[in-house]
Amino acid sequence: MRQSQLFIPTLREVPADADVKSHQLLLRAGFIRQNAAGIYSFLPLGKKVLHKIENIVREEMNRAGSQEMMMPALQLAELWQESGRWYSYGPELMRLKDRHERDFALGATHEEVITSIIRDEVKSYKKLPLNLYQIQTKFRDEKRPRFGLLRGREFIMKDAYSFHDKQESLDETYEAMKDAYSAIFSRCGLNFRAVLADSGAIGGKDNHEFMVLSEIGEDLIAYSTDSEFAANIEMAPVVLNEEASSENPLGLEKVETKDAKNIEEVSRFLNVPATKIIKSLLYLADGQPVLVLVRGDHEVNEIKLKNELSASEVVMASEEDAVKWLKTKPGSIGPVSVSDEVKVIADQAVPLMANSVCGANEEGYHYLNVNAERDFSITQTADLRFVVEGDLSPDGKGTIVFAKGIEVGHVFKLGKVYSEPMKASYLDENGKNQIMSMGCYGIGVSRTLAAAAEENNDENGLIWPLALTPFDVHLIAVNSKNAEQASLSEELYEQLKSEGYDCLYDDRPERAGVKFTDSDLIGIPLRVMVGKKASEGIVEVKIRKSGESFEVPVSELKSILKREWDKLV
Ligand code: 9G3
Repeated sequence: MRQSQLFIPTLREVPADADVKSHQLLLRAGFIRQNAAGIYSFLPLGKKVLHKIENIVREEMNRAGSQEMMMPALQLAELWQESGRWYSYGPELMRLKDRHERDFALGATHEEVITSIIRDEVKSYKKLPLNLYQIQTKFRDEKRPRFGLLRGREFIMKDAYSFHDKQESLDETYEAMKDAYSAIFSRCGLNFRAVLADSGAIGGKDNHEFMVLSEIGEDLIAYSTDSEFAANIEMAPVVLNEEASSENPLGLEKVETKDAKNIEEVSRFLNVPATKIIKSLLYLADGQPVLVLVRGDHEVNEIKLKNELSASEVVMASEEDAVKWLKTKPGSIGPVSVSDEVKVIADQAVPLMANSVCGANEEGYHYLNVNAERDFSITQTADLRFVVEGDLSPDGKGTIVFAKGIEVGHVFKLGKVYSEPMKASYLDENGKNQIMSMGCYGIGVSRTLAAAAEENNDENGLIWPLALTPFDVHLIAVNSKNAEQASLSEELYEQLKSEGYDCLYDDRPERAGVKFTDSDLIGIPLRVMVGKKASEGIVEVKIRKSGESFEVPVSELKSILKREWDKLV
């Protein structure tokens, strides 16, 4: 394509309200333009990259046995009323009325629509499993759209839905989707992890988020240095890595600790390390008092606590609750001689401690040399703490490090969360009516574009990985007014196209500096410059990623480009 014909409005200055690199560069390089908060247009270069990502998604989804379809963005409110989500979602779900005053939702996701289609058409187990996907615009009225395409109000998602008779069938499809996602994000050249995520509100069982590691990521993940293990912080399991203390139990002693209340104050006052203090926190689990014990240097993970207690709600008890159940205010509470009405649950590291410090359930007093079993009993022990950097990876390979991530994909086992209320049933092999099980699998396609831009750039602009680049080669006539340079450029343009390169030819009557600055911004991986040495049949090749450049006789251009292309694959 001739750049003089293409609509690529580049900008010199950094747009004021763009705070991350990808947002700034996609605007400056003329890939996108904002129409309203969180609402963007994809200009030709942006559309070309979007198209490449969608095709990678299509190839891998089709390979995994999912069938492409397309559902409407306009969704009958009745469907969302059946699933109950018409009432449970707030202003984030965009709603409108048609000319007959009928209520509609603008599609934020399509569980209801797809389930309503399948329940009408699928009646027998012989038709299952089914796996269908679409690549389509979604609408979510985010309270704070930001970071350009990373959190928009209108965005492009690939969403897939699978339907099953047996759990094993769902498990199989779930694994196949995870493999397809790994292939998609690897082909996009992204540094990602499949992260074990909390089941959250959507219910069902397993689910995994696909996270691109990025400084500007909104999610914190824990992953292993030596294996594929990764989990978001709420879910990351902790494996015990300490030995039980070999200390002989010493005599229990009650000491005055004045107004030392939190671990740091008690540690300083008694001159003992936090690892020798039992941190005691009173929670109410569905209203019932639970005293949670963790080692002083650890933090209670309330998601793990809630899951361990199978409670629907766990909240930190108030001061009056502490006084009610433990006769003391927080700051001096502990597990020694608490009433049987209070359940005592301890993190798995607590029973390994010996001769510890804990609150004496008397304001301003603590115990020294407290030992589990002798001085207090534990109702139940579990993994209740947040993982920390340096912990052993749960799979035993390597240690845990933290990183921020951008969620670009999310796969869920839904179970019957939608098929039950919407009565998507089938006759099993015994002719018995059964409810289908479902899975759903999303990829943020426009978000993936932004994540790729965020992780592939330098101070001069974007640097597209080969699989996503809007063009393969950027051919630049340094001075298009110079006859020799112009004619050699035209010749090379035809040659490059005939060799199968998708070539952007900068034939504009602009100064060289403008052309090079724009070329750095746009980020096409290979650049061929026809300059002063055109008369000697010599051109310059530049590799955008490494910045390396070298002179090449025109006769060798084909082989050199092939060599450099293969290095980038
Ligand atoms: C809504 C609104 C926002 C939402 C949802 C519904 C997130 C909603 C979760 C999912 C689950 C999966 C299919 C593809 C993969 C993800 N934000 N979710 O359901 F009405 Cl306003 O979308 N859906």
